[in-house]
Amino acid sequence: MDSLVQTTAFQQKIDQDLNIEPKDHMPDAYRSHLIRQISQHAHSEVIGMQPEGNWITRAPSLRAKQILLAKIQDEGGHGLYLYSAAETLGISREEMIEQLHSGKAKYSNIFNYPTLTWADIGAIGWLVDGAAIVNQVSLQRTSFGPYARAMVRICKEESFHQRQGYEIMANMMKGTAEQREMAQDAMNRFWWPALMMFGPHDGDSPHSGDAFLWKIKRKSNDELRQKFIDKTIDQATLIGLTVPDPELKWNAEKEGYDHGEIDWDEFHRVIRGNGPCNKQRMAHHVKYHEEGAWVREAAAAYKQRKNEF
Ligand code: BYC
Repeated sequence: MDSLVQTTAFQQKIDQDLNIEPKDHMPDAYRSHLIRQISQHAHSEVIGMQPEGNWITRAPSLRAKQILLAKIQDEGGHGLYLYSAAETLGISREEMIEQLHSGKAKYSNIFNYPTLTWADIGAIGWLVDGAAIVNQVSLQRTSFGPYARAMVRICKEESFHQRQGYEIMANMMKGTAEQREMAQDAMNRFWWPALMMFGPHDGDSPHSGDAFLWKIKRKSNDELRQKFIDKTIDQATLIGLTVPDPELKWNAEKEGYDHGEIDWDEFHRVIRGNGPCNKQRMAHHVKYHEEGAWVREAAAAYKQRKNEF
């Protein structure tokens, strides 16, 4: 139970923009809010390796294959930093994986869509990593020290990822009519799910109140989404892609684009487990987690043996 004095001291630290570190006092609700968010962020990074992994064997050149392999490895690394950051809050890796497999913990909606063509790899790098960066740049100033520090490194790597995706799209747009069509089709399928990555509108976001009070969030879901839309439209126009939203219109007063409404039924369907690839993603994770049991057992036995000497 938190005493009033402890809670006041905690909030004062937050209000002074000081980081909270793992051994500092923190209210239980702050701890569980962060475990939820950081573990879901870690799961997203790891599950996000699957749609891209689908194209490693079919990358169109050795250069493209090397870049894709390195990018996917980076995502695995991001998952590991984030699981470690969550572990400092007192939850074990096993428990987090258990929560993922049981459906208690979510992961980003975006990874429940299939990657049908090579252009989808471009769209993921450009749009998905692009959306992730906008969110994660803001999270570099989140109040929990280990999470904020993980974000600094992750953002550096994501900005390479975003550029490699944009390069794929730009090259395809300079190619044949078929390649341009493929790039536009990828844009059409990934645009709306990418906007959903920022979460529900501010008024419909149950966790935002606490997240702002505790400076876990510095910018709202809608503010970040708007930022992503404004910067991405110019990039799309530059290479000749059309953003699949007929309601898109420059609003001089707000100095940003007005846009059409997101299909929130689709968003809720996907995050509740009924998107096009949810079952496939989870079955794949469970299968390889089970097959890797011997590695975990060997590592644990080695650690125990080392401690005995
Ligand atoms: N997908 O109150 P709200 C990457 C859930 S991976 C699924 O606004 P919050 C990459 C939300 O969890 C980068 N669920 O929540 C990897 C909550 O449900 P629960 C991933 C979503 O936490 C490989 C409920 O809706 N980035 O870059 O205040 C290859 C209500 O929402 C989503 C992160 O994870 C969603 N999109 O705000 C390529 C960023 N949105 O938990 C690239 C870290 C909402 O009560 N996370 N929900 O069951 C965050 O910044 C925040 O958690 C969110 C949501 C902005 C996503």
